[in-house]
Amino acid sequence: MTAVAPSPLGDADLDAGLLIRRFEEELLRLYADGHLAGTTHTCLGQEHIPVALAPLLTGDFVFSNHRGHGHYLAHRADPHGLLAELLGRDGGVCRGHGGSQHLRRDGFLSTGVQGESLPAAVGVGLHLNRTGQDRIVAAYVGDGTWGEGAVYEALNMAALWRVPLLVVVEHNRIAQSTPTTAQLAGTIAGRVAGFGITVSESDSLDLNEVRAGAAPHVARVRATRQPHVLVQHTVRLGPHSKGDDSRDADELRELRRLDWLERYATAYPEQFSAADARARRRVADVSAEVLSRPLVSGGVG
Ligand SMILES: Cc1ncc(C[n+]2csc(CCOP(=O)(O)OP(=O)(O)O)c2C)c(N)n1
Repeated sequence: MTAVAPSPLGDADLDAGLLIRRFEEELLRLYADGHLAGTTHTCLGQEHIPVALAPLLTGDFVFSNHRGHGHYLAHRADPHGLLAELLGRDGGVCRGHGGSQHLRRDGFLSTGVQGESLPAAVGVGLHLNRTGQDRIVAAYVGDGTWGEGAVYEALNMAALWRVPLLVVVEHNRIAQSTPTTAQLAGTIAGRVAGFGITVSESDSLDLNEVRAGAAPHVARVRATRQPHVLVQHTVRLGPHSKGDDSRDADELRELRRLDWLERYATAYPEQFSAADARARRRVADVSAEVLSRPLVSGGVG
């Protein structure tokens, strides 16, 4: 991955990326203060991917995974509903039943079980075809999830049945504590090609480039009802979930150098600091308001 100077963003994209970053930082604070039960997986460093894709997938069905807060915020712009869900407060997306990894609302579904989304996404794509819709289905998965057999069964059927499925691989080169090089033979692109499915690959960390690179593939999936796999290289800046980062200090320093938001702040300091102030204010307001809500009545369950 190369740390070239970022191209200028519109305020809406910068706001969306910063909302995700500051929201997840607030989650870590709430966790430390005991407001959040269980664990949580942050997408720090990967925020620009769903922000880049969201406008290409308006009205489409989106499947997300265990690292899904950024997907939800980019595609549904609902920080109150997400935070209330995570804190078990009134007004949560699933009334606190889903928590961090299992969100469901109109056209958005996440699952913490690796690989589980793809067979379900194929089913949704089949339904979209059979009901004559031009909507498509997109599914975010990590590179580590290519160790799950269900991924290959789903790709096989997606190709055979001509399902309008876009698989977005957020390739951060690590799965929990296992580097991809230690668990993946060959390449994801090579495996996808085996099914006769088209695949594109990008190592750009520039939001505009990610969007421009994805746009023709999304359009082709929509028009031809054929699947496509988009491999987007990226960096996971945080631990897998909480305090479980197996990478050494040198590697983490190198990854932080690639942080798309830090590099944006350096390149466009004035725009960044105004947007950052907005994001911090918004997240502080959301957090205070949601914390003032009652816990889900009757408990979660
Ligand atoms: C079927 C299954 N096995 C194991 C786990 C535990 N687990 C959660 S996330 C994860 C690693 C996922 O790696 P990757 O797909 O690369 O996504 P990333 O976490 O890097 O975003 C593992 C092993 C799980 N959730 N589901």
